[in-house]
Amino acid sequence: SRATVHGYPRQGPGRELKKAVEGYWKGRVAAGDLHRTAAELRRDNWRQLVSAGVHEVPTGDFSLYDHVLDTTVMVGAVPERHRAVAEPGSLDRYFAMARGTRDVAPLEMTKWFDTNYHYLVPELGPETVFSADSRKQTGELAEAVAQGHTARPVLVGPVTYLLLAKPAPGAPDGFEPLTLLDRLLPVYAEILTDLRAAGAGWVQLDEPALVADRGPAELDAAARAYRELGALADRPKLLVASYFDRLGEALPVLAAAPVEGLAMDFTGPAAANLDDLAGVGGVPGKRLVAGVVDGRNVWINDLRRSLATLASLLGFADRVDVAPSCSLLHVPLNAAVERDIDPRIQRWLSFARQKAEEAVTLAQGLSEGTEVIAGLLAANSAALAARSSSELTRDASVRARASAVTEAGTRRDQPYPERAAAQRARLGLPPLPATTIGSFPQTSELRAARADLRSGRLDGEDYDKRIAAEIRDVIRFQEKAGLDVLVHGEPERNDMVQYFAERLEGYAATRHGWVQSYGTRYVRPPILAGDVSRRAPMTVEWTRYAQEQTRRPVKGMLTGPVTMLAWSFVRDDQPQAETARQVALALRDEVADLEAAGTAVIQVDEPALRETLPLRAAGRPEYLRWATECFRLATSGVRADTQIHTHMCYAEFGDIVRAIDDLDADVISLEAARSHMRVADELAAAGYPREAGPGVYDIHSPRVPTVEEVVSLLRKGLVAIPPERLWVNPDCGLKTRSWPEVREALQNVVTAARTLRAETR
Ligand code: THG
Ligand code: ZN
Repeated sequence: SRATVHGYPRQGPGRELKKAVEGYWKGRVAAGDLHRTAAELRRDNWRQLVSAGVHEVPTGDFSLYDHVLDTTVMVGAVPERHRAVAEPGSLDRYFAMARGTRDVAPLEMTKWFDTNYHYLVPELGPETVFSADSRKQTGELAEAVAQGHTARPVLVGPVTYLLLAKPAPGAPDGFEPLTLLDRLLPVYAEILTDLRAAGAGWVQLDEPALVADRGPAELDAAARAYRELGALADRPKLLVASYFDRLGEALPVLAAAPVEGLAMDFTGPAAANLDDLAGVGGVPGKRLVAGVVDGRNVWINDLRRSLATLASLLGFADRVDVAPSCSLLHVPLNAAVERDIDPRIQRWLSFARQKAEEAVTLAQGLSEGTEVIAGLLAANSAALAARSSSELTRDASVRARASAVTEAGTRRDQPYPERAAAQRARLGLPPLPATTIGSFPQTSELRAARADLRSGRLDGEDYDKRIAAEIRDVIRFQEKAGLDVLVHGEPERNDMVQYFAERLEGYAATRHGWVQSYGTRYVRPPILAGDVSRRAPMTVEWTRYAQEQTRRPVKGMLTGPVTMLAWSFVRDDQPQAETARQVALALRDEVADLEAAGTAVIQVDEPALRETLPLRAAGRPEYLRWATECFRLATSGVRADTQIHTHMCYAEFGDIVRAIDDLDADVISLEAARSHMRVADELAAAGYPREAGPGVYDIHSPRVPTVEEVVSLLRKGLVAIPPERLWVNPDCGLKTRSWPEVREALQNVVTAARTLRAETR
């Protein structure tokens, strides 16, 4: 048994890759220097893995921007509009697909399964002609081989690639990219042949799309793909990898395929793979790469438990190797450099580097016996015991309070019609009330002030003065623009999750724990390590200050419990529902304090509610039950005349309209500008009884909408939702936009609202 990994963080210990790529965009870094930096990062990663004892290193998992985009280049599926930008194979063409240019739009970006990584969505149509370009893959393999490593190229598999794609603009209605499989397979065959010629013994084909619910056509495609690739004459051995959940109905398909190995996830819900493997009689004759180390969370492995899992897998395959469950792209690089974290907590943490070491330890224990790893096992048991008995993780009063929560305690006292009447009387808003989602532009001055505060160049008092001045400006602007419900603009918040995590007990923050979100953008997810409670009010002072500047209502702005979990690393020693409930209770106190301070409108954002939906339908009802319950727990403690708002980004709401209704928020704002108000129809069709603000300004684009465009969107909205229940607002927060755009756009939004108010009167 040996250790391997499916992929490794790309950015480097000091985010060297971000600096090099952004430097290239600005013309400050030459293409050659960018490639040199990238090659050095790969070399360091392989060296690190090999010196940890990893036997076979991955290649081709590295990317200057995104590995799905790399796959699009590899199979020659570059959209027509990007071909015109620069020559084939050039960096400029590659980055044009990633970011667009002045003249052409980039590829769309979306979440990689249920992780927080975003990939660039391939655009495929009946006209797509694939052609093989294996240069990146063979080049990186050659590098690793030249450095003396045994390497295994990692590719996005053909079925997953097609299932992740969307129909190209102009493709006929209902076009399914999967129908292109027969055209794509010869291209994969050519690439496999090239990799064999370049010295690959094994090639890994990642097929995580097969862990979702898949129908007969998709399973048949998988069977065909691997029958055809398996039948190639001169090819490397094939390892088909799956992760993020159980293979389920795809397991028999892959078990029967003429490939030499399977990689499977045995962590979390995917632990069901163990019984499923027994059910199909194992994969005799194949190599099994067992993902027993959780590749997407930050906790040390329970080595003894993993060894037990591995031992029971031994009979199911020809050979069992050990790996993290998925690419280590989803965790930070190295827990050892985190010097600011409480050392007691740091002992429980395992980032990419440590996870590779854990896989090595397990492989060694499995093949040579546990005696040879006795010291490591003892240290591991001690750390696990310290964690499970630590007072840092358990707060009796938090637990007592959480276990006393009843279903009735998550319900508002009054039915919606009564609340609506009380809120109407208190707020006195016009029909089609205009508001914004919460944040206003985060200017470079604000960011610089925050950096100065951290470094000590600015003291707390001066920093607060800057924030206060910004809030005054933002309020004044909104009054002048004619908005009806104002916001304070969130100038004091670095990030909508981090800001609260820093103020809540139970959360730990990293200093260097960067994880790629998309392209050159990274986040540092906070770590939920212990029971959560609120030390003191978190938002009341600035909200009160903002309200003092105006007679119009100012919204209190909070991040909801589900998003507070989704954008953090969560504890794995209790159900997520339990952790969410603790966060919800802390927020409930904040909501109560805001209400007591006179806040009439409180918004609790849940942008992550939709994206955290389990990959398989079987897990969804239970998830939606606790997710909506926790939202209600946070928001139901208010009086009838306090109006609760929520906000969600991303346009696909069809599958969660029921859940949206279950939140029982008085008002919901949603992304809609790009989907032409379709969400308004969806809400109306589902009988949604409360108020809604489908966005009329696409804040992801620098384009300022005209009054006429907004009027036309609102008319569409009014077909589905009456004027007393239709709000007028942008799609999302304004923090990534510039002030000139925001000024003009909001003015147009308000003018449009007034135009229609005059008509409906
Ligand atoms: N907050 C958190 N997670 C998120 C988002 C968020 N996940 C989903 C989505 N929004 C991701 N979007 C972004 C957008 C911008 C950046 C990161 C993720 C970004 N990062 C800075 C960078 O890499 O330069 C670093 C920011 C920092 O200094 O903290 O710009 O809104 N939690
Ligand atoms: Zn949003």
